[in-house]
Amino acid sequence: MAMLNFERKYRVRGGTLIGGDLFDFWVGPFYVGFFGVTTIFFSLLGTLLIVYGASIGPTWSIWQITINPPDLKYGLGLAPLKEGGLWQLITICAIGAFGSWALRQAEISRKLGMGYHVPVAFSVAIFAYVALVVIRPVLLGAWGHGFPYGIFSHLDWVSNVGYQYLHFHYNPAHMLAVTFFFTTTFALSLHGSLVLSAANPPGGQQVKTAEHENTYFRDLIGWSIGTLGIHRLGLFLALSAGFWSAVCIIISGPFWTRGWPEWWGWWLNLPIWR
Ligand code: 07D
Ligand code: 07D
Ligand code: U10
Repeated sequence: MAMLNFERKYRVRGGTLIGGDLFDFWVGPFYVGFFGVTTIFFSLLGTLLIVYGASIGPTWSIWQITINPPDLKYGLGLAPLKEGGLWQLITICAIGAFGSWALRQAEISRKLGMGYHVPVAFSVAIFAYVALVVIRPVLLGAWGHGFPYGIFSHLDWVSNVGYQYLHFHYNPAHMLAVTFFFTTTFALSLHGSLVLSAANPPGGQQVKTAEHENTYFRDLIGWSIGTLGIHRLGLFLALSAGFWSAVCIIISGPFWTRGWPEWWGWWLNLPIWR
């Protein structure tokens, strides 16, 4: 079915989560909806606040612009606009925009009668972000523990916080997260290459189907996870990567204050070595 016919068939009113028919329409290719409007509102306001922050800062270099969180002395209170208050407002806008985006994804899923897998997946990314700028700062008692909004400044933050715990690679949840990230790219490369090898052969050759795909992996490693299974696995791997990332940063500080290499002392202290 051509895309234009397809869209006419599926672009029907109703199924919204909120607001009934209000905003239940499309602009060009985009579905608007109540949460499209809130997305636009929060992202525009947040971007304008970043531009304002940049205008009172020392640089217009896109690499160096940074909106810093408040000093630790402000604790969990509100800070003056130019001393971290902007960061606090931008954080509210970011959470508003990401949350609206997830709800807009949910509304589109509902309208089409599809599962909620996409909004659930995006929510894990939002969870990782909220872990960094809300959950961990609240547990540590100051908004100043959030990361600065700037391209290079946020890299400095990651490095500094990493070395605060001596050697972040020894954080067991970071190990799990890194392993899941690596496995996700491995799985996608296997899946992408397998599908292309079967479904997109050179001109003149026959297109192969799932039978070939299954047989390929049964020949190679004795088992095929199947065409639906690989997508379940991919989603599981990717969401686990985000989930363990959130865990690894939440436990750094609130639940473990020393260097991460020291955490492994439990192994040396096992009674079996005595
Ligand atoms: C490809 C989808 C498209 C998204 C893109 C990002 C902005 C920011 C804002 C100037 C995969 C759009 C960028 C809107 C402009 C201002 C104020 C997604 C794709 C193209 N980081 N990070 C980047 C963000 C954190 C880390 C790049 C965001 C944590 C490291 C980009 C967040 C930690 C490296 C970026 C966030 C961390 C990067 C490419 C939020 C741990 C790099 C991102 C909201 C997670 C890499 C110079 C990308 C780089 C990089 C954006 C959070 C670590 C600027 C929006 C605090 C180590 N990060 N990041 O492709 O080149 O993502 O940095 O949480 O090496 Mg980061
Ligand atoms: C937070 C992004 C959320 C994004 C959202 C959407 C827009 C819209 C619009 C394009 C979570 C934003 C959308 C803005 C854009 C348009 C139109 C994703 C988020 C909601 N590390 N480390 C991680 C590795 C080291 C350290 C995670 C590897 C060192 C700290 C991941 C290595 C030290 C933190 C990871 C390595 C160190 C991390 C990041 C290797 C530094 C964190 C992924 C090979 C000296 C962070 C929750 C992530 C974390 C994190 C990987 C090295 C420190 C597992 C592979 C040893 C302090 N590291 N790391 O979380 O867990 O994505 O954050 O050396 O805080 Mg690490
Ligand atoms: C997958 C797949 C699969 C496919 C696929 C895909 C996964 C089964 C079938 C999809 C994959 C791809 C296409 C591959 C490429 C993707 C990536 C590499 C991922 C990263 C993506 C990007 C970098 C692109 C990011 C682009 C974005 C987010 C689009 C940006 C769009 C907007 C900013 C507009 C969003 C629209 C909204 C919010 C609603 C509609 C609004 C408008 C049109 C604007 C007009 C506004 C209004 C009407 C509201 C008025 C506003 C108000 C009142 C607020 C005013 C406020 C003020 C402050 C003024 O598995 O195989 O194939 O394809």
